[in-house]
Amino acid sequence: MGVSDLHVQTAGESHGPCGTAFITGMPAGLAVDTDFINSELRRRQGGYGRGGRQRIECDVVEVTAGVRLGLTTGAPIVLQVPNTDSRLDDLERTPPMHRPRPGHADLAGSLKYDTDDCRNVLERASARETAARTAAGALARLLLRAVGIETFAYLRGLMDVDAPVVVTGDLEALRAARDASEVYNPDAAASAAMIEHIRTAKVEKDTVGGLCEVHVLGCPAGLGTCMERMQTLDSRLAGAVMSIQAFKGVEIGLGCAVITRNGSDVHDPIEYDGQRYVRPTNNAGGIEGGMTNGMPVIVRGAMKPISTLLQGLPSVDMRTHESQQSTYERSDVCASPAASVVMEHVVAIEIAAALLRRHGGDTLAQVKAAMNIE
Ligand code: EPS
Repeated sequence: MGVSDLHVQTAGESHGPCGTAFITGMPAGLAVDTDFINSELRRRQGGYGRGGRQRIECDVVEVTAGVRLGLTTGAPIVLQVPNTDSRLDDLERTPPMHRPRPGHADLAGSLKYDTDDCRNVLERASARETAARTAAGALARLLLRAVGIETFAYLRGLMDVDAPVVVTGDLEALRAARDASEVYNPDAAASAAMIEHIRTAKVEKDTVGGLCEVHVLGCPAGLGTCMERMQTLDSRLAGAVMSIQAFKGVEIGLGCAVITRNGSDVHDPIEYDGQRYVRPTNNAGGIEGGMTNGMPVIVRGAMKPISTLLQGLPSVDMRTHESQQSTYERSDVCASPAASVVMEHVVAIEIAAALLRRHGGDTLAQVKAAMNIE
């Protein structure tokens, strides 16, 4: 067992000086490839439908603790992503906000913190936070890669478009096709249809959500637990995905479609090929009884449309209680392509945490030895 559970916390406001990720429980000896982290931060900034903020920012990670000579030391790690658009205390450019946006944290948070100014709440609730979380997740992916586990995420669909990808074979080619798409789906025709929906929403001063899907390949069997219900891998993954701003649904494997089939058509047969157990289908999405079963882990997450609409939505001024349209703050028409990147990284954090709970050690070499990796 490692010294402590892998744990990631973030701090920072959307228009504060920087986003910060504080990571504990990472073993020593992991090479911290900042070029890789930065390439994932760049992907998170992209996608068709993004707003003006991404033209202002160029997210680059600063490693300020826990790394020496390019390797983790076992100490807590701090990753920071500075904000160019830092103006939290500038009341002219970042004034109090009194007309909460339906769907955002504005109203519930202001009631909770007993204020009619939604600013503190919205600054922290903003999905800008996911820059720091993606940096932490990219570090988790470096750990997973070191032991042969890879992740792949894409935007599966939005509105009436559903374009699932069969994730097998050459992952690099699949990633290249995905990254050539402005909505991060390897299928060009599906991408064009999704872009059309986003374009229409923009013209209509509206917004759209999207369905993100993450595949984790190379997971050994036995990550997670069936012994403590709140620690099952599926409950941890579901919690992590639901923690992403604006996510309203999570599915693993067949997900909600299990209700449309008989058991004989849901449960994946068990076979033995002479060396190992194999499953001809993967309706379980790689998880049975809260543990990985050796098949790819497949998780989907549904993001609702962004709650900041150019046309506004019916709301109330919290000072006067008069009906008003909600405030428009610069935002995105659709951030679902970016959300697929975020989801890939929060899933990676949970898989890495489960891996270290089962095979953890103080050093990467000890983790590899526990997994019988050369
Ligand atoms: C985001 C930055 C934000 C928004 C978005 C996510 O930039 P700004 O608020 O300065 O325009 O584009 O945040 C939201 C969608 C939200 O509801 O808060 C980012 O970097 O991902």
